[in-house]
Amino acid sequence: KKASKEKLFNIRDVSISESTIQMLEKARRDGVETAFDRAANMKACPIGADSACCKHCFMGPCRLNAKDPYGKVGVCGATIDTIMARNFARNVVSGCAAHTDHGMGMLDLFREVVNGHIKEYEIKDVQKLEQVAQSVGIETEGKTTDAIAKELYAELERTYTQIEGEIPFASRVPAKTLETWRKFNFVPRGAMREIMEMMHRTHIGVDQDHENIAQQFTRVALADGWGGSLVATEISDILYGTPRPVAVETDMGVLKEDYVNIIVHGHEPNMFESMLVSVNEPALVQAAKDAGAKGINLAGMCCSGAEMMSRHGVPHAGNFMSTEAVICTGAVDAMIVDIQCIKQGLVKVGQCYNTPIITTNTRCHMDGAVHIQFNDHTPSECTDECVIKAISRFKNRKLPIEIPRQKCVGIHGFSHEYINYMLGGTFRASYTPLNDNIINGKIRGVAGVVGCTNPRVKQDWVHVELVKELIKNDVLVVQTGCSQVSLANAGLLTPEAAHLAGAGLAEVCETVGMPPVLGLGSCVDNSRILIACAEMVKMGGLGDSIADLPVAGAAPEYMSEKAISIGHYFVASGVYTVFGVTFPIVKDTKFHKLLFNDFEEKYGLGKWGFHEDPYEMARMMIAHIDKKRKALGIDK
Ligand code: SF4
Ligand code: MSK
Repeated sequence: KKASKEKLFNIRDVSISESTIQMLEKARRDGVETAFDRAANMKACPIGADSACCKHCFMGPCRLNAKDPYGKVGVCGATIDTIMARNFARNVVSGCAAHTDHGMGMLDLFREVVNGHIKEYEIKDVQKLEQVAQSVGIETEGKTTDAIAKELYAELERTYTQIEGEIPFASRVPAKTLETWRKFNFVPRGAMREIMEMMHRTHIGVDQDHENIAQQFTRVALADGWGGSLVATEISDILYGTPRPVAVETDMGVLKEDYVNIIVHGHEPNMFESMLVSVNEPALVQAAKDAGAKGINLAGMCCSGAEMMSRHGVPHAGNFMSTEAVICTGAVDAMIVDIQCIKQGLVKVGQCYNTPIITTNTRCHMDGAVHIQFNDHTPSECTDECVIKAISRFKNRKLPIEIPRQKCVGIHGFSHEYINYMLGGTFRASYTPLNDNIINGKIRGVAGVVGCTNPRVKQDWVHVELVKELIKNDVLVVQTGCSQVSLANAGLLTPEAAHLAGAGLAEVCETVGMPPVLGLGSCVDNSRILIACAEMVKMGGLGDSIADLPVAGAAPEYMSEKAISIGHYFVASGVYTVFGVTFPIVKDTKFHKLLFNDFEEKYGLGKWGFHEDPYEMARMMIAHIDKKRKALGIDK
């Protein structure tokens, strides 16, 4: 229940998702609090928002003045640049750790499958296995699948554990980009080493030069993008199949009143894949029917949802800022979570509607939630029990149910392999290939619009307006994560949305039959965008490095540290990357100049940008794309 003195906000001001708005209205009637209420009643700390404070030792915490950044230093003498760079570095470390731990979990499963210790999962995509093996120099000719898989495991383990040398997927980085990284000592060795060194260097009294700190957090971020995240994506494809375009229903209207509704929410696919098996298990389906339901309805949310819809066409109920709201329908019989972006507030909302929140991962327990441990060796033990819990909740439903009617159908599951195939076999071949259409100007450039939703801005609005503006100006948009769901719910992931695109992009979309906005999967799948960029360079005509491409990126409603790591690995790969909401750096400082200018001018890579307004963001991204077109000599 909400405290009586709390500030009420206008619900229509915080979201454009009609289903979320309807549920926030219900939450208010029911006296239930969500993150939107808490954000309205908790002003963000202005010193922290500018990253002008430090608590790295106990002579502090020290607070500097963002309005006079060089007027003061910390007790140890740390300047504003050191403090901001250290804070930023720790954001990158946390984001990288999340993705690399996820990737390592996938690799653990892969090893156990390859060694025959786990039978419940298998290698589904042998072609992908061979491609990935070849990409790191493994000879596949004449070898068995097993032998290739074992060699690949040994090779990819180096992504995490290697002490000296370069991570295996450095082999997929365009030569000129890699040369730049080598010159500035940006190439990651192994993720564990990079994370350890960064944590050491941000301790009191170690690295106190913002540029040197940035050198190391660049290595950390690249260990995420070209390391942990890419391993997670590739191993998921090998084990569960590479996504292909599939029509999927999204938004809260995917819930069904007369079914047992189960939602999966989190990031690692292992548990969801097993859940997909459990909800189709005849004995459990019968148990649901015996309880009076017509069947079991599985839906995803957040990135679990993005992954499940891309790979299997499982319906998606909403993004990060809708996870509490969906419980207010009263129709969710269990929400099963694993890791990352799972608000602790879910437990309280679940208690209000008698919806069990079930944690399944050793790394993520929540006070007040039910914990049913998931084990890769016996996956169905956990997921079957979750289904049984959901059926029991269905049988005991007592509260009224209100399911919003909003539902949209969109096309998801565009892996970089499929984009390649769809646009003509290679990125620069015979039939409507991407590079040719960029060179002839039908497609002005490509933008990645990704990331979270955040209660500090109007949910989905910034994503949707930015993407509309980009496609209107002939910029093809690729998406992942919660942003992809914002656009799916707005109806832009359909070929019919081509009518919102400029004439050139619309013509390409109509010829190929593709949407102007392509959904690539979960936030870990941003690695697919990196590989698509690398392929564009490889296929020729658009320069020698990723920094030469007419591309840009944005995370307009981000909230997580993973987003900071993702943003920086794009910048360090050569992509201009614009963030919204707020940026944790004081303007007109040396560290600000380093990220927003010098990464491009001095290192020849990408750079950071910031704006809260989607139209201005689009203008900045398009101006950058035009600048790159001009440099390539393909401006008209
Ligand atoms: Fe203050 Fe320096 Fe300690 Fe940070 S490291 S809390 S700036 S004394
Ligand atoms: S889930 S990191 S809110 S995209 Fe990947 Fe969504 Fe952002 Fe989490």
